[in-house]
Amino acid sequence: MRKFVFGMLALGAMALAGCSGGGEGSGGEGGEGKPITVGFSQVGAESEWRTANTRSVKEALAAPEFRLRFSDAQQKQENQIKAIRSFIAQRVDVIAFSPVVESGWETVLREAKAAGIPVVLTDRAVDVSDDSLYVTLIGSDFVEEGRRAARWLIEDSKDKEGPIRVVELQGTVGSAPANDRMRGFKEVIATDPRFQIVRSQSGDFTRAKGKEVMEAFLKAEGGRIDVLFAHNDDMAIGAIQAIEEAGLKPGQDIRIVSIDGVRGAFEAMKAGKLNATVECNPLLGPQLAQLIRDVHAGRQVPKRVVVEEGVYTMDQAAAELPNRKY
Ligand code: GZL
Repeated sequence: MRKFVFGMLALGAMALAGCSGGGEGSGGEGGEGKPITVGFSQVGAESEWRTANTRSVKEALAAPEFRLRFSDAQQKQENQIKAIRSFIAQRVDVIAFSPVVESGWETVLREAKAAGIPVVLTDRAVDVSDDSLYVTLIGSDFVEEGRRAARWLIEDSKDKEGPIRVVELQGTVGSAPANDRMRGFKEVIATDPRFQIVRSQSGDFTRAKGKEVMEAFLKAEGGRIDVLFAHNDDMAIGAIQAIEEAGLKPGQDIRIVSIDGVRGAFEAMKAGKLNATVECNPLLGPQLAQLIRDVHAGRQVPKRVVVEEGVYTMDQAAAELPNRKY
């Protein structure tokens, strides 16, 4: 049972949300008894995590009280900006989106505010000078996920001599999860001088790119890689293929810790090829739906909603696999 630790209540959100109450100038036709029209711009379909996240959002917003207009940006910011502008032109009641990268949103979010349409961030954060441009963010604490990966690695390496050489597969360049997971991991790993991060490169959260970059790491470092830290399971699974093709044993010759906790990671752990995964819950649909109801009704919502998550290791995989919901 996940507790929801609510961030600081945002008084400013109440004022902004109030303009979304379906009344005059609310930016949509969502008056009393009419469906709430929601424009949702999704990052893409780059990973198992994203697929599960899309399914959760679509299932939750399929309820008769909503009219969902869904757009897949194929991991391109310009497609998300186009979709948000289209939602504004359609005068939807609420806009929700998962920003592919942190920067570059100020202009289009000001356009949404000027149209009186509240914006709900889901999954990833934006970097804006005025946080009244969005009402709330529901998503994981990526910095803590990076810290958890590092804490697991230090514990896993407790009987090892240094130097312990780490390679890092980073997520999409400029994205909140990539920036924050790197920050959290480095913050904790810096407390133990045995560890050296010898290579870091983006695998864009995909299996294919994760495999390609790991092949390059192996070529450059040869057998001198002790650990892989991957910002998501999909890149770790791609890297596992590269490690095996190089004649090495993933999970043994190279210890691997990644983030998400998708089914593919549990299967890899069960096969002894992945050592640990830090959970990042994609099943945000029901909480997102409730936030949209509250925002549309002008009710106060927290500025930040964080979902608590755990860490799963190889020895737990077989027992936990049947329980996984994504
Ligand atoms: C995290 C999410 C990340 C996942 C990746 O909340 O934004 O994007 O970790 C996904 O699998 O591509």
